[in-house]
Amino acid sequence: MHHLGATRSSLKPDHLLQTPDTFVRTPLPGASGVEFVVHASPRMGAAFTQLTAEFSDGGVLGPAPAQRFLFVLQGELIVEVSGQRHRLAEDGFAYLPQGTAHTVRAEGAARVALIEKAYVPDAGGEQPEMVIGSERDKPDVPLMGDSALRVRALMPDGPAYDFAVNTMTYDPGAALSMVEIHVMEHGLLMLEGGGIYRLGDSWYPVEAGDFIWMAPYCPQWFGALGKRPAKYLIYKDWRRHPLGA
Ligand code: UGY
Ligand code: MN
Repeated sequence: MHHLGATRSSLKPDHLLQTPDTFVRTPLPGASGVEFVVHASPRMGAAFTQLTAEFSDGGVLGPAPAQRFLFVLQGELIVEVSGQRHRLAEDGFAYLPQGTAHTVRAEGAARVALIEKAYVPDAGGEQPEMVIGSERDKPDVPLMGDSALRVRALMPDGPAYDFAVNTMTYDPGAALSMVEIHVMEHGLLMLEGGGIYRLGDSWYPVEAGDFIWMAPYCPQWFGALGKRPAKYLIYKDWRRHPLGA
């Protein structure tokens, strides 16, 4: 169904709001039984890719071109590394360092958030390690002392790791305490609830299912609206000098 050309989606030089009505699916090399929605990519100025992978039963991903992080939105995945099988249910996630030989297969239909980024090595030589976990097991930490806004860090934080992925949960009425402007870029997937996102000089209503890309320095603020918490999954590049040193 069309809406006479109307959509909440918006592309500006420093941000993208991509709502599900504008998603277009594509196959990608090496994968079978999977359709992809490519949200963020170098083609629109991002230094990483973020995709939603929609698996049919038995669908498999192709080899990773870079580091790979995946988060199960719906269904079940089997991630196999060095002959070991890891079963990921909803809210399960995996981080696979660049060059890790592995396979990813769905058991039943599944939807997965997929983030891939070329690795920038640690100047001190520390090496990242594979991580398998579940968001539910991670500690819920109040942001800047605000217990109505909680952050769960999914990636380990240490010199070896050059990006972070967190979930952020806002009780109704909770908001970021400041407009952020920072060098890191973001890929963000709304998981639950909704609210108002300020991006650059625009304010957007957003809800579960929406994707947002924020370029480095994009002014950003969020306030949760409605009667249930708002929750999003958020990527940022992390712990690397802007000059690449
Ligand atoms: O980690 C962050 O920069 C986060 N507070 N940004 C955001 O939620 N837009
Ligand atoms: Mn931010």
